[in-house]
Amino acid sequence: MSDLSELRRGIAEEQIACDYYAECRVIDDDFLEAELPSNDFLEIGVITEGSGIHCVMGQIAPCKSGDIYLVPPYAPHGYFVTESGGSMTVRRLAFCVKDWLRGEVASSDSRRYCYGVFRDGAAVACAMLNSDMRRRVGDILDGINLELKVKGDEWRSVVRAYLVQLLTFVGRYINSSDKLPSKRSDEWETVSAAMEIMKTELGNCRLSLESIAARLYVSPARLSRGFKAQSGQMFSEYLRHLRLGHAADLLYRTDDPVESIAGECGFRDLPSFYRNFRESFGMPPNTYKQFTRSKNKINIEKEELKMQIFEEISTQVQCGKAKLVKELVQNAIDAGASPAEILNQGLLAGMNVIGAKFKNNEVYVPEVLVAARAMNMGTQILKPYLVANGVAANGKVCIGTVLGDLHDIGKNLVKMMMEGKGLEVIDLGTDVSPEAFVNAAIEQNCQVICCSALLTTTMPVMADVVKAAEAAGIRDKVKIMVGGAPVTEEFCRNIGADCYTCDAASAADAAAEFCR
Ligand code: B1M
Repeated sequence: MSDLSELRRGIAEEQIACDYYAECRVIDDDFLEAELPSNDFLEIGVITEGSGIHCVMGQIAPCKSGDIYLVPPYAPHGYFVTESGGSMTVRRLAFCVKDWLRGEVASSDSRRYCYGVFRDGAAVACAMLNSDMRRRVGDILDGINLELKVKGDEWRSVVRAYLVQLLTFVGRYINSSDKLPSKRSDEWETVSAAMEIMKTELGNCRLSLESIAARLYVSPARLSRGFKAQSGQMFSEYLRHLRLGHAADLLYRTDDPVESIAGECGFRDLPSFYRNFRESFGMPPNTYKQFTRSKNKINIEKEELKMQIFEEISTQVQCGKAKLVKELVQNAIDAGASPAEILNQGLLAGMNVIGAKFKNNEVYVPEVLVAARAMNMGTQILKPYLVANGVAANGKVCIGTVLGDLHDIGKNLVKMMMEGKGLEVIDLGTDVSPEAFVNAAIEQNCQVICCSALLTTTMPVMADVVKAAEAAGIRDKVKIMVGGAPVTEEFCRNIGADCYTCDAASAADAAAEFCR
């Protein structure tokens, strides 16, 4: 298993696309317990963007941004986007449970190494995180990524500390409803051992059901039955897919000649390799090599085009060219950029440059105002896309920028995202007094008051809003949310508000949660 040590410590970020869709719930009992002692490592898959399906052992479940899966890597599994399109980013981290976690969350004498994370007998652990936790897990993964790249003296212990943190988070969020009936673990033990042999001896063209069964002291019939029952696939099909998958990977990644790839993947002769490959991929290996590489080239070109448009959007925001910004945002959408990318890397990037220049007295209020107008035009084009994925939520909130503060771009974005979640939003505008917030909440029967502030000098007004709600006797009936560039989590706690979020999307998530 030594050649797997890199994989165990490897971290991968990938875009995955596939064109099928099915619906049912996954999560299998027992096999983790059986699996861990023989294959003592696990994979954490965190869906950081988009949605799709997760397929484990032939069973399929929907998955979305924020979901975390803990899966033994030998269990055949994958993440796919659905027919309806879009993309999904999955960050996968494979780690050796023994290497990394002995003593901390693992107990080496126990069959359940990941103590604190897995419930008894859980095979694949699934966690769904709320937006705050998602951010924290994202930070942990960034930390791990960085450590693995830097590889300084302390990197092993730092990564281990991160993993412990990550698993503790995940453990707290295990979704207990995701369970399927259990399977016999001794049968899985045999099947997983067979899978391990196949993976490590892929190049051995004499590998067969009979030869593996003999090595595992079971009859071929029993191994064949067990294989189908546990993996949902026939033994021969599984081996064929494994070989072809590895071959496709080598064709894409290396310049090895087709003949040697065929041999490395256990095909007896070139004609059978060509026949099998064409059946599975619809084209011969050489064409596949050209096709996947040129597809990758196209993707890179597309990426470059998007970056050019983002840069242009940023420049035109700074110049205050509202009409041009509108057109460029539409171009970016047509080029396949996501609304979040356009907002962050185009519009907000431009606004940040203006902010810095404003601070240094390089530009003045009029320039900032025209830039703000251009940014607003851009967000208007983005609005339907930003809110399209919202899930209908019932509830009413009022929102405003606090007294003394005229900044409303961020507030408008928050409003837009909240409306996208199906919430009714009463917009109180800018320069809103604490009394006006409270009166609106009472008169309009709002469940949440949302305060935005962009100036350090106007932040204290948020504390006055909390006090005004207490004085009016509605504090236990409304939640008070605060946000804006200078506002922090700590400030929110200190003034006794209920929730701070750093951006519009998480503000909308939190408000929808409060209104539920
Ligand atoms: Co003013 N301004 N501004 N400004 N302005 C800032 C904020 C400043 C940081 C610029 C700087 O010095 N670098 C600085 C504040 C310094 C400080 O207090 N720490 C500043 C200043 C000093 C001023 C004046 C005092 C300048 C003057 O007159 N001498 C003056 C104040 C006027 C007043 O309010 N009384 C002033 C005026 C203006 C304009 C009118 C010219 C214009 C506002 C136009 C408008 O909004 N319609 C303006 C602008 C545009 C800016 C900058 C450049 C951009 C702000 C912005 O819209 N950002 C800003 C510098 C900067 O931030 N780079 C600056 C984009 C927006 C999307 O981000 O609002 O942070 P933001 O919203 C984010 C999150 O914070 C969050 O979601 C949004 C994104 O997802 N969020 C929430 C916001 N509200 C939320 C609520 C939530 C949750 C999340 O829950 C309820």
